[in-house]
Amino acid sequence: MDYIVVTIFPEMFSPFWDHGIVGRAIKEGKITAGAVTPRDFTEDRHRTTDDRPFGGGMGMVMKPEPLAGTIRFAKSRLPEAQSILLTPQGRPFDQQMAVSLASLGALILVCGRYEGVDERVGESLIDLEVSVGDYVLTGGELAAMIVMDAVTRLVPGTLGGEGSAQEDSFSNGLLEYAQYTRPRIFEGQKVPEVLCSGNHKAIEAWRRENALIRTFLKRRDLLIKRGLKPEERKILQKWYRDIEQLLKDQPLSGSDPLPGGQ
Ligand code: 9D3
Repeated sequence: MDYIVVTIFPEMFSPFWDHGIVGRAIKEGKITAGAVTPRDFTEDRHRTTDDRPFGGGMGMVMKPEPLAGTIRFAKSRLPEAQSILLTPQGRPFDQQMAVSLASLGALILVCGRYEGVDERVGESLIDLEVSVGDYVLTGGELAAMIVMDAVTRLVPGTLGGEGSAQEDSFSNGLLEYAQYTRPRIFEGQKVPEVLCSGNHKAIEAWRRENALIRTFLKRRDLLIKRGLKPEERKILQKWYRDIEQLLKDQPLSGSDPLPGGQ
């Protein structure tokens, strides 16, 4: 995978490209990454990349000519690349989009700043507009890093010993099961016994059940979107029966549910 980022803040990317799994993928030649800046494609003495919006209003807009020059330069370096504009108006980024972008050989990631980018740049030079979620950032740079981070770990050979991207939560539509490491008791809280048992069948079953229950409790939307496998219906039915049994055994008794009562 090859990336070129178009940004007026190229320095923001060095720490991201120098560290972690992305840093290692670059060092090992699994991916390449570089930044180009519209400042280098300006003509005026002050190297201006922004201007006032036609029609008035607050804030500034990125001028089209320096941005277009930069994107054309990036395309000359990566002729096969898809060009992506990071913008709050874009299609919401998710794991499925990460998988489809990872199958492309090259991406040009265009980061807006100020109040946005002149609309005419998008019309001619951009293949896809992407947003990373419904919250307001100060520019597209962090969004570009999110996209590169999620895509890079899907490139074959980049995860090393850290497990396959196919085992990810989200690729199976569920959240990850709970994880524990030593010590076996931390501040009075025990690690679930089965995980220390060495019984791999039982451990796998516990993890499947834990992932399902956690998804039900924390992200019901994911379960509804994905549906339930027959074995998962069985697990939820077992929990349902256990809860019913508990309610029968303890009719309207027991301590107050909340501190202070109600
Ligand atoms: C006056 C309207 N502006 C502020 C509400 C619109 C606006 C312009 C530019 C809001 C944010 C930005 C900068 N954000 C991005 O460039 C961006 C972004 C985001 O803010 N949220 C989620 N995904 C993305 S991708 C790029």
